Amino acid sequence: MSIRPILIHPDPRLKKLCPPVAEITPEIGRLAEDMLETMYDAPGVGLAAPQVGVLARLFVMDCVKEEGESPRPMVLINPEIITTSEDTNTYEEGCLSIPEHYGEVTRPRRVTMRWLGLDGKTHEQEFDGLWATCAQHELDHLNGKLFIDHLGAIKRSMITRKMVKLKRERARG
Ligand code: K2U
Ligand code: ZN
Repeated sequence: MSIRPILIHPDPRLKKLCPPVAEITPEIGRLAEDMLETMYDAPGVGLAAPQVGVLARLFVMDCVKEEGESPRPMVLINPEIITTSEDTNTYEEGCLSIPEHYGEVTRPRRVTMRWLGLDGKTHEQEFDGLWATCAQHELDHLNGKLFIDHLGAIKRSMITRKMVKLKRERARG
């Protein structure tokens, strides 16, 4: 297992539409394992493959936040939303690819998703609360969409300008 570097916005790879995973290979298994380790290390509650530079429809999440509750790592391959609730929820979202910036995003409160598991089986589950927000945030990543794309143009460009400055400073070392 290894911790992989997380791409920082703006990066063209974060704006790409990711292709489906064609086959669950040992390499996909290693990628999922590394993504979970990278997510927990960040720390975060979700992470999508394009965020570690792999353009594939796969994300991981574990939104268990209660102390003492066992972690619940999930690997979702070729995930699809099959139903969404009418009612919505607004959450102050962040992103591991856009560090230290946040914005309010309104999304359906509950989503039912279908995906392929590492076990090769098709899974279906309804998510609510932080799990629903995270799953939709990660699915956005697989479609080249960031949470800032749900914000107004002025705030989006302000955040992007700050990220360009941060990357320039990091490049200087
Ligand atoms: O995709 C990512 O960048 C991981 C995000 C996922 C996420 C964003 C907003 C709301 C829910 C999930 C990171 O986990 S951001 C860090 C974080 C940590 C705890 C709760 C919410 C967000
Ligand atoms: Zn994100």
